[in-house]
Amino acid sequence: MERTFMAIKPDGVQRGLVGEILRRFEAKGFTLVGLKLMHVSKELAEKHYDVHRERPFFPGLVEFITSGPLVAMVWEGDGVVASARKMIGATNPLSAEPGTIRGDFGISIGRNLIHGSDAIETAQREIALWFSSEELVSWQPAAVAWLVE
Ligand code: DAT
Ligand code: MG
Repeated sequence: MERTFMAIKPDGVQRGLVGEILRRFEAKGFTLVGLKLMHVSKELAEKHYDVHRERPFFPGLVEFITSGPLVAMVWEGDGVVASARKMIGATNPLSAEPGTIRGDFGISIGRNLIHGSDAIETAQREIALWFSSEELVSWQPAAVAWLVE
């Protein structure tokens, strides 16, 4: 079953949007299989954003991600990687469509509320980086028969 990694960034936590963001993915029909509130170490932040290491915004990004508690999570469902990216919206919240998380709640690229894996392989790498296998819970929601044919 397809899984994706997402993280509600420190701005989303500080602004009290954790419940609203979880609600959207639950209501959509995806299954929560991992969830934790944590302070991120500089080492983990740098590994997570390794592809951006040479970008000018990298130091500020790492500082932001480590600046307060973050909610790390893993969601499961058919097509969840691409669908979650759509629900998150464009990287710059000012360009993100209304109805998306960034489009509804943000105005600045450096405070865009949430991370979501951009491809299935990236999701696998990020899930392994952020969660141990014991922290992931395999279960089948009772509502599944009403969600999927
Ligand atoms: P996304 O989070 O939509 O996958 P990304 O992978 O291109 O976007 O960049 C990772 C994060 O880095 C992004 O969520 C916010 C920050 N970022 C990207 N481009 C930026 C820029 N030009 N200035 C400041 N921060 C930026
Ligand atoms: Mg990205």
